[in-house]
Amino acid sequence: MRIIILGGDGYLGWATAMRFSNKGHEVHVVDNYLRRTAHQEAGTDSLTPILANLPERTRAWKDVTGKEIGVTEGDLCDWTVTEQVFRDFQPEAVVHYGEMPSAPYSMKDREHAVFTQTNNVVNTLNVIFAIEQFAPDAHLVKLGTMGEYGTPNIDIEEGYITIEHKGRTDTLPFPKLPGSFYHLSKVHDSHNIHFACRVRGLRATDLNQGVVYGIETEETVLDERLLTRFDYDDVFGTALNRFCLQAVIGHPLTVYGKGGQTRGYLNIVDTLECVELAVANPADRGEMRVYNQFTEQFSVRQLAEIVQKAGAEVGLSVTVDSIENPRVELEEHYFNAQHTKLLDLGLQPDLLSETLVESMFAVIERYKDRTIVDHILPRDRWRPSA
Ligand code: NAD
Ligand code: USQ
Repeated sequence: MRIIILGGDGYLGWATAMRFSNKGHEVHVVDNYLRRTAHQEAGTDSLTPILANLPERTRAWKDVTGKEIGVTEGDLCDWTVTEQVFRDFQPEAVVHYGEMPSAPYSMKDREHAVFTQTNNVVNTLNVIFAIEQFAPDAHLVKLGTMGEYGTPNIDIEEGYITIEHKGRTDTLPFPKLPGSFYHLSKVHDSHNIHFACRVRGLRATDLNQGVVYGIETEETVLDERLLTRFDYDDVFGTALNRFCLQAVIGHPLTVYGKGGQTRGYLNIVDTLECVELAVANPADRGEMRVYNQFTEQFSVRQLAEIVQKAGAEVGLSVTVDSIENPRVELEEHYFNAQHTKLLDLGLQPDLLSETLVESMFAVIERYKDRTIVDHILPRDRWRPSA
């Protein structure tokens, strides 16, 4: 199959591109290095050393496996770039990771909020129209997020809910109450994609993914040059990845506030499997399927306890700090989200265990001298001071 990976230089995109190429698909990646630029501007960096750009990464991939991955270095918000990629490559599937993915980044100030929403919403609109014009039968597999739903005090369904109201019944998109301008950008995308499916005949799968953890996949371990990025800083690092790094370098684990914030989590290897399953089972024309893509739910307090226990097994003395929460979010709440549709397609989850955490420690240990300690504690508060 001809598959485009948008955002193919990123944490998940690079790993996904190698996976599909390894399975014999024809793969083309697109990226404008937004993520790398944002790190350069902030003075942060991936813990894992990654090669300088996509041409170097794909050359290394060819060296190791003999397989080719095509590259476009460009901005999907620029229609001339998006148009040319879709016209030339004629994809059968489009995996769209190519957005600004950080909630804290989007909450810094007006400029970052506007940039996040413009980048994400505009580039996804370009992708929708490029599919329509140049590859109308292509299946869009779009990375959304569980955070689109927020933390309502009722069970979260997979995308849609059947509501009975004043004697009438309909199945409608599940209500959304997202917690950041970034998460809101994903809600706007979902609405645009749903509209394009209903009105213009797009076929799409919206993957509402939970928080991803992990460093290694079958492909990244083939050669050090194939590593994917791994971030642990206050803006781009996600909870469990940060906690694992903190445990290894002897930094107290940074639980924000009471620590009852509960989210869905999944291993990076399951991200790849879910995306493969979505691509292998395309939506019908005019259909927007929604899958909740996570395997287990944890509170941040539980994650900290798991990391502390796994640390003790390998002789690390891990302390847990409850620090003032820089975000505005519920710190104790109900959370019960359905996530059976990917299991029904055959997903076999790699669940979080202490052994897995220990194996993450081992990789972090190799690169721990690259840690920039100044960027571990959060710097930005989400609520403007009165
Ligand atoms: P990432 O930042 O590492 O990857 C995104 C890539 O897209 C980056 O390489 C960036 O340079 C590129 N990009 C952004 N805007 C672009 C544009 N206008 N044109 C071309 N390229 C552009 O992030 P990630 O963690 O790999 O996440 C990938 C996707 O999955 C994102 O959409 C994110 O919102 C979603 N997601 C991630 C997680 C997670 O825990 N990592 C969880 C749920 C959803
Ligand atoms: N948290 C801590 N301590 C930390 C870091 C985070 O307690 O050091 C807490 C946060 O306050 C939050 C929870 O952990 O309650 C998750 O935070 P996170 O930074 O791991 O994840 P989040 O900001 O939600 O964003 C990440 C990805 C994003 C994706 C989202 C999936 O960056 O791209 O969309 O996870 S979800 O959370 O399901 O919406």
